[in-house]
Amino acid sequence: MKNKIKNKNQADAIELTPDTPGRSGFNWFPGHMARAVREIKEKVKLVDIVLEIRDARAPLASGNKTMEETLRQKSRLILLNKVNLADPKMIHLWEEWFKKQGEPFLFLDCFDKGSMKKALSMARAIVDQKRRDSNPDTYEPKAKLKLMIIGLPNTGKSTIINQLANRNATKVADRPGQTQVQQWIVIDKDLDLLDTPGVMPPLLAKEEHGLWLSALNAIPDEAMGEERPATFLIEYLKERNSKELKERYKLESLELSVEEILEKIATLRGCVRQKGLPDLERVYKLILIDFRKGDLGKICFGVPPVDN
Ligand SMILES: Nc1nc2c(ncn2[C@@H]2O[C@H](COP(=O)(O)OP(=O)(O)OP(=O)(O)O)[C@@H](O)[C@H]2O)c(=O)[nH]1
Ligand SMILES: [Mg+2]
Repeated sequence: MKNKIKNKNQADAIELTPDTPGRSGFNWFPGHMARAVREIKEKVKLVDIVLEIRDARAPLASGNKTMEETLRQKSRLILLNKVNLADPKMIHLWEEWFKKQGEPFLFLDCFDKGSMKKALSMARAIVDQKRRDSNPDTYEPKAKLKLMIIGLPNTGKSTIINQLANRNATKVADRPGQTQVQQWIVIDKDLDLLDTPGVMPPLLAKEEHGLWLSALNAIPDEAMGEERPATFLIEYLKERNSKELKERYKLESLELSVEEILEKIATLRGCVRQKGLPDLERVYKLILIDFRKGDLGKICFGVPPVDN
């Protein structure tokens, strides 16, 4: 089955289905995600606030517009995680943009205790304010807080829970799709957290977003393959005159073509097959590993939209 184009306005949108073997490769929406969406919709009623975790390196593309309707009924705090891997200049621009949107948000590195404390106190303040607004006469401060954590795969939801719990309460791994079932984590008498499986939007706004999310490891390599995100990254870094790209792979110049750069990396790292041919599959893997560790520099994909 071909990937469907929905309508004229979404000409560059790709539909994800559980089993579409689409040529674009943006077809990762395994069965557990459809179930996860249903369960999020059910459980959202039980919590005081939703923490939506995004990747600071793609602040909009790592959101999920199809969850907006569900979230409208709840308070939401957007946490843009892994800011330590993102370009600080771009983060500054994104912060300005988010401020204008008027919704609470925080860019953070969840391994930083201070940021996690701030996130939790922001969540408490939002819930308190809402309780006060809805019952101004009978309002009494209540300590108990129930949080649901949602977001795209591998954005750090379970890690955030473990940071808040101060223990390994839920399993984390650097691969998308680690959490497959919901799990309540009781932190103390005042705080319950609901961990949920990462969910992809069933429709990506732009084909390029698939490459970004794949580079960020929100879409697994088995679904997208390594070649497209890896060559995209080289192109992207080359265009931005990345000194990290040049230094990491000891390139004499960034004027080289992508193919030439791939070959240089192959030679440098000994990714060579019989008869001296470059083993490009290994090179692609290596580029993705280096990028995801931050060894190719602090990067953001996309720029804040220009609001009318
Ligand atoms: N550098 C950095 N890495 C992070 C941060 N937060 C999480 N990670 C890493 O991101 C990876 C994924 O973390 P998880 O907590 O398992 O992600 P998840 O969102 O629960 O993923 P799913 O369960 O697959 O949806 C792990 O390797 C974490 O160590 C962060 O703030 N900075
Ligand atoms: Mg998880």
